[in-house]
Amino acid sequence: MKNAHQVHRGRRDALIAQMRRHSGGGLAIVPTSPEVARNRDSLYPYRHDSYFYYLTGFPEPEAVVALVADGDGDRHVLFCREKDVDREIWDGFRYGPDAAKEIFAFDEAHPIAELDRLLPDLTADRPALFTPVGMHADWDRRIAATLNEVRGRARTGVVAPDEIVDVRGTLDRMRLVKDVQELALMRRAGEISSQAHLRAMARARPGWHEYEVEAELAHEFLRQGAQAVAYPSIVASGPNACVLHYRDNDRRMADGDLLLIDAGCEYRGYASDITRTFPVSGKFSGPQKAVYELVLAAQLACLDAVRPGASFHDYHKVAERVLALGLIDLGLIAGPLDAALESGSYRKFYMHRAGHWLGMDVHDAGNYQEKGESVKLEPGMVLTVEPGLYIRSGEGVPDEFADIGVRIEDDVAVTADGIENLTARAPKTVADVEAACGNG
Ligand SMILES: [Mn+2]
Repeated sequence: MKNAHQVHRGRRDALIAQMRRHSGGGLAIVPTSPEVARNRDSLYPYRHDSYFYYLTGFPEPEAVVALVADGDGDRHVLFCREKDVDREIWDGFRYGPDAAKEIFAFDEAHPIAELDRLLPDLTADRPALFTPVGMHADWDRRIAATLNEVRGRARTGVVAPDEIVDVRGTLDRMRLVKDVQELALMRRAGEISSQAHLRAMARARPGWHEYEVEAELAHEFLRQGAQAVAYPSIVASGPNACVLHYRDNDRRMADGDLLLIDAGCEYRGYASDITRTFPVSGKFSGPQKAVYELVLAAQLACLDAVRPGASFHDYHKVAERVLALGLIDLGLIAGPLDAALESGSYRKFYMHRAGHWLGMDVHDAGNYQEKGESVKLEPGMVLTVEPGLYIRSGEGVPDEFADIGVRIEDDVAVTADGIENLTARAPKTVADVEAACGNG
């Protein structure tokens, strides 16, 4: 059995190995996401559950993966919708259990309608049940009903699992280090999003509304085969750049505005997450340039601090240090540096962290700290590097800096000897940004 989904089978084998190590075996069972109504009989665009997809690559709703690890060996089982010609005429293709079993490299596949009937048998006499706990209320109820059903059969000699384990802990640790296939998809996601930012720089102009730029981003994402945005695009001009999760995207842009765009596509289940900030008219003003160069210096220093063996927290410290020092130089906060770092006075202008894990989810699975220690970076981990400054007008802010918001964000994979920048094609230096502006 050799096919494109062997990589998913390999991940399932790795989870089974973890189950044996943890509890001597058991049953893992992971559902995909439910479909969600938007209004009346319209649904939101369907998005699979990331844990389920990580283990299967199977894109349809109403599906569950079950993995059995016991003395007789392993079993990879898929539950999915049946073939249904009538439904397929209306809603499109579905694999059905027979084809899904072959294509997605399972040992068995059953109609999803059989799940409730087969689940107690799958669960009985296992030392442990590994499943997401508390993720979907319906799923929790189903698991509870299954366990009660198995307990109800006690007099027939079967035993319910002693241990219920939230499988997300193990899957989070697995997902934190990306494999070759994941890195290839993330490289492509980063490439598409970089080109979307280039397009936005080329097209945006004074007089346009923010949503017109959002449309340019969406155009490039879809044109290049991305399925969705990884998160709602932030297109924030002028003072809106100081609203960290700005989403209205409806302001008319003016000459002299900076435009902060935080946008990335999702490509075959993997997110990208880029921020660039550029002058709508193509030329930074003096104060805009001063703030921009400071954020860029912080971002470059952060990139230098991301390498295998370093702690996740290291580059956050670098961002705080470089930004605080620069804010003192600009006269926006009081020195000396040690006092500014101690008091956190820089947080008035830099109030978020310098980055996060990135993967299937934009704020991806994985702990940042284990046993009180910052996680050590390893090859295959992917994270964002995104310092910023947000200088809202107000007390103690000179007019020349008022309402300037700048963030610069790249996606980087940790390699054996440093990093691979997945979003390097999006311009970043003042000269490169200015050259990219307005030429579309
Ligand atoms: Mn981000």
